[in-house]
Amino acid sequence: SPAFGTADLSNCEREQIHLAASIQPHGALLALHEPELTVLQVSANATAFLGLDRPALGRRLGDFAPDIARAIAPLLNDPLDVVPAAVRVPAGVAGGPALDVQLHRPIGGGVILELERAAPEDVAPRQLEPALQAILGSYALRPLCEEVCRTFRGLTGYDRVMLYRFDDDGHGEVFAEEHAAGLEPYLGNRYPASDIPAIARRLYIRNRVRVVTDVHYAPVPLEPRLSPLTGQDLDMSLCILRSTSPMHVQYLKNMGVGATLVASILVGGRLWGLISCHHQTPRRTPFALRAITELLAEAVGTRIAALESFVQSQAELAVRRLEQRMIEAITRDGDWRTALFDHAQTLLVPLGASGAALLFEGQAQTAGEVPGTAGLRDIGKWLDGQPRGPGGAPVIATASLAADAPHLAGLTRVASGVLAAPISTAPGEYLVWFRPEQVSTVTWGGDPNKPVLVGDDPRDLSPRRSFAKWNQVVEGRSEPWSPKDLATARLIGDTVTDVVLQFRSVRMLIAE
Ligand code: BLA
Repeated sequence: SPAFGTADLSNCEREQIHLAASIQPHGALLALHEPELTVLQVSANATAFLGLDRPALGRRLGDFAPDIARAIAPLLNDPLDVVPAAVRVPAGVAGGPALDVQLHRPIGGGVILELERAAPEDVAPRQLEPALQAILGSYALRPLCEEVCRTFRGLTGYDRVMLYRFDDDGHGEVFAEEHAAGLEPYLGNRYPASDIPAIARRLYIRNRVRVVTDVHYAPVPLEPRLSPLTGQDLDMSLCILRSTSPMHVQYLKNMGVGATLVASILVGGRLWGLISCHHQTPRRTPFALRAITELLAEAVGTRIAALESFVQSQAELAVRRLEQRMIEAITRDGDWRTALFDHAQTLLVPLGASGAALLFEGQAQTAGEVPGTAGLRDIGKWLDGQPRGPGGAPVIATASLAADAPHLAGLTRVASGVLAAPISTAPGEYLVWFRPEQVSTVTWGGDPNKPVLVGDDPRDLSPRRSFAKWNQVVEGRSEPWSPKDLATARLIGDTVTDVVLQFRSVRMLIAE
């Protein structure tokens, strides 16, 4: 794997970003040996930053910064390996400016102290309550995300706030945005999973808020570079001052961004998305405000989990109603199919599909955007050839029909995504849902006549390039079907299977 700062576009997804061996210069770092708190490593700016008369390396914290040593002493009783602690030290060092001190224990041992100048004034906690209320009072995902952007922009003052949402393949979308007048909107932009490497995503689950204070900063190295405790690079996973990957910094510079603050949104332990705040000029966010953004991002994740489970229970309810209507339709019309197609939305909405078809007894009934009759027949034949599990009839799903069935590539535009539930044991009998090819449903807001070549030069990294790359990556693919989609399809399929069985036995009785 490439060491920090040595990655290029061919291997940057493996860059060891947590081993940055350097920090951003708006603070200073000390790595200490326990229990006597001797300095093992320092950021090269520490002497100047703390106003010391001689270097701290090798000395005891209590000897050159007794106020800090006293302030952190009680915190050292905590494990500090998952969540850092923080404390304000009013006198700093030798009567210097007040410091915010954040501390934690990295993998490999010792204690890391990160020191920043305390902000002159604190954020009023009274801003917190209306923000929390707005988040917890949202009743649908989009309004929630829009509210989050407004709230974060008001609270932090950054001139653009975006809410990125990841899909099940890790690709991203700017799902909501709030920005200062005159800035180019990025709302609706898509970008490929590779823009945020897996290593970074894993890190962002542990480390929920990151900042880049000034993209034009010169990284400050640690001295010595390697930790004397491990003989290896210091694990900086939880460091707020961690130097950011140069690849990403280049991306930000190309966007004309001066500073960022990004908070993770976790839903059920998964990285669901990011709240990304950009400022055109350098910007510092003091500890107290970062803590508030972290708390709010946590509330956002909790709210999203609640909304998602509400949506899921609505879908289950809709399926039960559907079953009832099918049974009523049999008595009323002698045919259960009318119930499925009277209200096409009942069939499409729970699956987020744009089309659906029922293939039954050699006929096709459809709703929404679907392939033509011949295409449907071909899909039915293809489905017959797909493996079914032993325990009955699980669903068959693909997000890229062209990849899984090259002879059906002609159907890509309306039916890149196919999700089918068998509704009987007979061949060719399915309920099928369709999703279109994604690239045909999303357009770039910028100049569409300006083609973008996706090359290998980091100087070209930009949202425009990302979008072009995303187009390439998802060509011939629909939005992925989620595990919940599969479960819902199976539930509907099982329900219809039951109804079909009843219907057929009733028909046989009548025929006798
Ligand atoms: C990180 N890349 C990121 C992050 C975002 C993006 C949001 C997370 C930053 C954070 O949480 O602090 C991407 N930013 C975007 C996109 C937009 C945006 C798409 O504003 C669009 C509007 N980046 C690349 C490529 C590589 C890459 C090709 O584009 C290399 C494979 C690397 N991105 C990369 C790395 C990080 C990153 C290494 C981690 C940065 C860090 O935390 O050190």
